[in-house]
Amino acid sequence: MIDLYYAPTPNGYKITLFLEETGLPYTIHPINISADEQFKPEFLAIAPNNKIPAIVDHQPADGGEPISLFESGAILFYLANKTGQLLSKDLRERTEQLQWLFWQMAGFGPMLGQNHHFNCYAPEVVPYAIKRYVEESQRLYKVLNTQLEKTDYLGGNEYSIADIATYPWAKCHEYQKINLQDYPAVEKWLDKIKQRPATITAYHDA
Ligand SMILES: N[C@@H](CCC(=O)N[C@@H](CS)C(=O)NCC(=O)O)C(=O)O
Repeated sequence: MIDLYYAPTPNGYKITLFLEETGLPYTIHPINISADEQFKPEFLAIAPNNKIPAIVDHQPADGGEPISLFESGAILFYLANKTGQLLSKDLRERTEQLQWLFWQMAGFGPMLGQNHHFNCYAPEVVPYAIKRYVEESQRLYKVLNTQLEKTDYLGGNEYSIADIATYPWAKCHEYQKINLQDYPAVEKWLDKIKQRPATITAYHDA
């Protein structure tokens, strides 16, 4: 059984998307980040970076003590190894999938997060920040589009944790001042993932 510390945000959905795809049993523990619940000592004991998502796996593969984990990319990688699903065993395909997973974690997610912040939440309008993050987002969507013109999914022809990490952020394109018509391969890929039964279940709370 996996305990999932969760809020319905792009980083939270990454983990429910994975868990729904694989059927691994889990219990959701909602963390209300608007009410600062991420700063409670019991949550910080699991996630010292005070951000969701985080998990506790009560049945780790080595049979030892429960394993707790934060950072969505690390969680997806851990769960892919645990289940043997959604990360290829083929060296080249796996390397490609991990490359795009890291691209999402280091670039696509953080930049779109800043874009979203300065466009939707900043208490003052900061034109330089909006321009910087919208332009960087456009660059990243172009990179994504170019890749998806070549392969069905981000790391090749199989759906993987690279797609799972990237989908919830690209799904929010309207908040990022991104016009999907400029990125037709991304639009097609989003539509395909949106129709997966696991995606529909994971987003039941949206
Ligand atoms: N790099 C982290 C980012 C997680 C993150 O930014 N979580 C946000 C919600 S999407 C959060 O918990 N924010 C609360 C806070 O910053 O206090 C990951 O991928 O897990």
